[in-house]
Amino acid sequence: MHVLNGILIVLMATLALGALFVLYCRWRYPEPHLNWSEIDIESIKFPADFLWGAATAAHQIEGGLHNNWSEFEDSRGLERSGEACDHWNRWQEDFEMLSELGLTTYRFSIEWSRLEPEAGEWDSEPLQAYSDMVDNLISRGIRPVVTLHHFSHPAWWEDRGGFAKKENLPHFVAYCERVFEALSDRVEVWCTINEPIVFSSMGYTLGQFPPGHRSIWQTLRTMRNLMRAHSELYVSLKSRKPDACIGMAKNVTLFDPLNRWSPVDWAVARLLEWLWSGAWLGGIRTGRMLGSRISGSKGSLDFIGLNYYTHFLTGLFMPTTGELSFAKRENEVLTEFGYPMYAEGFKRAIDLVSALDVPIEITENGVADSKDVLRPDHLRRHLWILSEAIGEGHDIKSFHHWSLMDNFEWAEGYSMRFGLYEVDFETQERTLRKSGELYRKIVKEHMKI
Ligand code: IFM
Repeated sequence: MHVLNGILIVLMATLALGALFVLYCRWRYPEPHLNWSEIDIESIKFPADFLWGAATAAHQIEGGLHNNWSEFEDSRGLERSGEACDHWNRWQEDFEMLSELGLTTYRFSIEWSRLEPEAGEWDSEPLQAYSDMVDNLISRGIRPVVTLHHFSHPAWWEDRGGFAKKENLPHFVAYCERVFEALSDRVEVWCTINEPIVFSSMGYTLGQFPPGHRSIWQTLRTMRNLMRAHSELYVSLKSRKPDACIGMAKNVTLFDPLNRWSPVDWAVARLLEWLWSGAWLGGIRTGRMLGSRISGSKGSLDFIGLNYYTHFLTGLFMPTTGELSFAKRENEVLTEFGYPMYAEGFKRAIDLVSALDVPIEITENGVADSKDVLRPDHLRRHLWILSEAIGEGHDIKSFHHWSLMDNFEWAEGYSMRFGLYEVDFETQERTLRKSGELYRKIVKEHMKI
């Protein structure tokens, strides 16, 4: 009898605590959904000096690369990046498209494997080509924003363990310093690493990016090393040029519980969001990440780059192998990638990174939409949210649409189309989409103010 009473009391206490936890979370982490039909999404306001742009990454557009990704594509039988958009040979025409859209900022990445194809063997030609690109952009009145690592690096460095090994970081830092030496007389804004959490979770937890591992310990180690790499770079680059503007591009995916009544789903969502974002923002704020002190990380940002796409609805039973499947709320629309369009979350993501107290650059936002049916609304809704956030006083400098043109979408190959320009990969012909025209119109209207 005593035992039964005891069990009953424990059960009741657990239920009560669970209910309190759910109530607290529902209050602390609201998940707003707006009635878009009642909102005038055309009424947006941007400051006159707001920068309008687009973003790309080397491995996704340049073509003809041999690096960790091309090896992974081969070894996993994935669609090959191959010629990609042949941007390496067509960049002048592609920059013409930036001008055609009236853009004033362009984010692109440098391909380390071109510069140092073998350990210690440097090729100066590609660096000259990147330098020419920078000159060309500036001559068009477009601000170049350079990303030093956007998922790809030389195969030889991957073979040595890449970011999973702390002793490999000096190679990476040396490569970045070389690029910085060559371009920082003209490039003011730098992203050290693109989406470190996507890189570590896709490459080391889910195994869908190179090196294709599935290990929590390696993930945690890689996360710390990425933070170390960023911090070392920040210190080194700032010592070379104190007025350089150095940040990282942070993917903020929001995690919401599949069932808002379930304490378990809430616990999973909070834990994942902490690993995805909290640990990184905490690392910058406190100088510590995942239990380790990361030298130089405290305050190592002059701006935060925000890449925002969606929220994930999470619970206890989530597939981690094969095709990932995403849930959505009843009133949400799924994008071609499978995750929902959730523009309201853009404001939550902005609020989240605002805690860092540095200016914000929207380094990516866009949608996979081959038929261009969702993109116009996607664009308008996100710009409306952005305009509201600026109106509330958030210091947001720029918006870079992902992407300028369709390109190689990593493990998804060429099936996901994110471009303002549609690319025919047989002929390399680029065609401005309707949403591209819309973006051009918005940019034109808002630059006059
Ligand atoms: O294509 C990617 C990009 O490389 C990083 N951010 C998300 C984009 C769309 O999935």
